[in-house]
Amino acid sequence: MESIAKGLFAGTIETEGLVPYPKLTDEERETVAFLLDAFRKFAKENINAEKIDAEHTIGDDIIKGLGEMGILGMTIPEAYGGFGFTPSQYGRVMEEMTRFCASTAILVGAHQSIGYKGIVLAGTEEQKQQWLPPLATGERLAAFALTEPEAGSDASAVKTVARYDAERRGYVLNGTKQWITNGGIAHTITTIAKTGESALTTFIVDTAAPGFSIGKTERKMGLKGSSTTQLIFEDLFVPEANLLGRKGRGFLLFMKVLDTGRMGLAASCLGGCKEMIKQAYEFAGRRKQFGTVVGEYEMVRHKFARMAAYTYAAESMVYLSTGLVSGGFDDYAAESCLCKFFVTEVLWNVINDALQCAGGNGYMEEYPFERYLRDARINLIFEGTNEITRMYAAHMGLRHAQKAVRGGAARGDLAWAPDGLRDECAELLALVRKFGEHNRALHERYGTGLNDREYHLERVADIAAGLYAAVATLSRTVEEIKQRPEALTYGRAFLHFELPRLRDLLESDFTAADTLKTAVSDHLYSKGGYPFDRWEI
Ligand code: MYA
Repeated sequence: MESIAKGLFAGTIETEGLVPYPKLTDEERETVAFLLDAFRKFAKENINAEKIDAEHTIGDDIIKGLGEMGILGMTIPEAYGGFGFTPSQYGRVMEEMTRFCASTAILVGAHQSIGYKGIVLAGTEEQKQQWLPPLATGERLAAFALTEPEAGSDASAVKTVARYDAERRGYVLNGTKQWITNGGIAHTITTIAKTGESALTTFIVDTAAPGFSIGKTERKMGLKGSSTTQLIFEDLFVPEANLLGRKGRGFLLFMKVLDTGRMGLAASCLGGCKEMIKQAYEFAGRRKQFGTVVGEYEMVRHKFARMAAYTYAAESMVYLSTGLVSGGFDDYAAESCLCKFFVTEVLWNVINDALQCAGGNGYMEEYPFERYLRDARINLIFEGTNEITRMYAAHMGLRHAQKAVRGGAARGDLAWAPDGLRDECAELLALVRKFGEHNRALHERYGTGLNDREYHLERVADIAAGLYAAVATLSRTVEEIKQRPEALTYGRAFLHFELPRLRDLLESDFTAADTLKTAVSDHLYSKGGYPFDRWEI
């Protein structure tokens, strides 16, 4: 199967995997419903997001409860004590966790989206048997340690060194990791270190081993209940048996882990969107100003329509992507990057709109909007900044488009889309084809130099994400309207909000604007900041 996201860059709509829209089986749905019931009951009684935020800690009783429920082992195969959830099932539960408490969601997400994911993906049978069962129950917690002071976005610039010690049959690790989620509470760390000039290898570290210590604990803007620390490795001995995956192939393994992690993060964001819409509705539905309920005003209606339409599209895009992966599709790095930056920005905009609907109260700690705003800001930065995920998606897509040119004309149409959306489909199809031509023209103009043309790459990534969200929305709507005909209105609203933006990105001439971006930033950098003072005081 071809990647649907990459196909769009070549002007193609791949229907395999897209139609019919992926669904959970009855059994998968039942297991999720069962776990969600248990979680909701537990969360109502035990998880107080306000308290967690104020006290900067998630109690051991909460972690213990999550472990007993099986939440910490959702993605571990049943053979090792987990539920063996697919990415779609996992995403649905992460949504709910984020609705209750983002700090708790991040603990769970960092534990399994990335912390032990490398062991599930690349562990040997012995490693899985040794490490996964206690991680499934929460007896042990996991963290993923990639980032270093000098290796943030530039993830392969890792400085931590792993030196082989033949006598002890293992590796001696020296280095510092930073901003590690769960750093202060994890027992099992998957990490990466240099085993050669440019070779990176991944390891499983037991935090009880001598030479391991926890450095500084970060004070953060949000997600205050989660633990974020430095980790220090000083002659930390890691037995050969804890080498994860293949020696020298650690970077690729960690990138794969992040590909799945980014989808999990996007799914979590959906829960945030839904909760914010609910909170804003509760507020705007009862607050009266000038004798009228605030929600009746058109500027407020506009915000609700925008929040709902974009949440519907984001949800369509996430569960299309997780559905493809659940069905065995493996080339999902592009889908995952598009979901990551598009959906984290949808949540950010939704929170902004929701807070605005609550007016002055939205700014007060008494209401949850400001906490969501603080918690959600990091989503645009971690698991690959939205600049890096844009750049990487554009690189992958443009490379694919170049190869596809040799394969002939763009393929696929939207004949399967709902009848009520014919005009929108015609517009969307024209935009997809135009995108293919646009990318071919970019290649002809810049050749390999295109890789560094970030003004172009940024627009290309934005168009790709919008188009991917649009085709996902159409496919989902075909299924959704069978039970809920009103879904057509939400899908249509998204297309009416988004397609004009995409048309503008594809058709406007940005030459002058791009030149000015360089000119202004050059001048500002040379002056060390904004150079004007109208009053010269
Ligand atoms: S964890 C830390 C996150 N850090 C990052 O994401 C780092 C970002 N940087 C990168 O991803 C890479 O360095 C980039 C490329 C992409 C820039 N899939 O020469 P290259 C392959 C598959 O391009 P670079 C955190 O934040 C590539 O094809 N393969 O390398 C925790 C090539 O392979 P080959 C990939 O420029 C947050 C090779 O690698 C990928 O250095 C906790 C080299 O490529 C890929 N993606 O890298 C979150 N990328 O040689 C918990 C590259 O075979 C979330 N390659 O062609 C839980 C949810 C909670 C919710 C809360 C809600 C409020």
